[in-house]
Amino acid sequence: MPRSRWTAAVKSAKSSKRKRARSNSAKSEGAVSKGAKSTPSKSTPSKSTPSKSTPSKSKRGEPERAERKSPLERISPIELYYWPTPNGWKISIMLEECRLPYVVRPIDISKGEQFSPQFLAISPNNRMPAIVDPNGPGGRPISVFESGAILQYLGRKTGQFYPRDERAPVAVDEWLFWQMGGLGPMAGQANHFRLYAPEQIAYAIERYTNEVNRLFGVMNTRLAGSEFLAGRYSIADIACVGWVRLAERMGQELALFPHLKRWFEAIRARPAVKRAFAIRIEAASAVDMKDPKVRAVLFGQTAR
Ligand SMILES: N[C@@H](CCC(=O)N[C@@H](CS)C(=O)NCC(=O)O)C(=O)O
Repeated sequence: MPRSRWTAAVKSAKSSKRKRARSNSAKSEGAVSKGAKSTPSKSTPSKSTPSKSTPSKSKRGEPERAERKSPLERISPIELYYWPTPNGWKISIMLEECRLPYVVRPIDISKGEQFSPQFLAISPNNRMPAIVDPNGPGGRPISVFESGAILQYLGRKTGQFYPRDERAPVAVDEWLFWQMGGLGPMAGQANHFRLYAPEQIAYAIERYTNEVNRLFGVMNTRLAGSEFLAGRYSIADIACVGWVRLAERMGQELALFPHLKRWFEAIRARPAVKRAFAIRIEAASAVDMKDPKVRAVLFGQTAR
């Protein structure tokens, strides 16, 4: 990692620690996940609701066992730079599935926050999602951008939803890269030309709508013979589910893809996925994509 990016990640992790020390209020940090940080285990006192009674001490002056923090509470949360879109959902779902403590740092892409030097130091492509893990490899902070790379990182870190042996990860990687290079970009373009382009260009709408249709068909065929994309539930499914959630916007009728529909409903019903989809960023609901200021930020970007 280049020095500047490394330093920024470390600074960011440290500054968030200072911020948390200044205020234990979840709201003061922006949106906070429904994960372990915001809903601490009932058996342990939460940071924001300290026990009123004086903590009992052992002979050595340490808090008694029952009052020590759980291992999860001792871990500094991962910072998730996030906006509620299919790419953002991938990471909130994975963090929820892995029960990793995390804090959401909203990046309002409609206001251009993705271009701030602090964010670019973590995500040089001016795109969210990105994460800073204060407990990276070797116990040192690390930042990761690109949703596929983040999913693989978290899968390797936790040993969950990304198998470790030589054979099984091949299928996971195939479907993950299929999403990153195919479903995501094609669905993004379909969405753009159908809903955001200043003029309705029939050729572009048809091309990208057809391509999403083809890709949904590929998934449907795969899922006819497999419960999940790579056999067992994995980061490949996590990468795809948000795009299928928006099927209608891309001109697709899920009922025409029965195996895909079965898969989507099974994933949507998972408690972690429900928690991730329930994260609300108020500012995001207020964005007006017709607002010329928003359009100037998001569309027509060139090299800077
Ligand atoms: N390949 C990237 C794509 C991320 C992406 O396109 N993010 C969009 C929102 S879904 C974004 O941050 N857009 C900001 C902009 O267009 O300036 C990834 O998978 O992480």
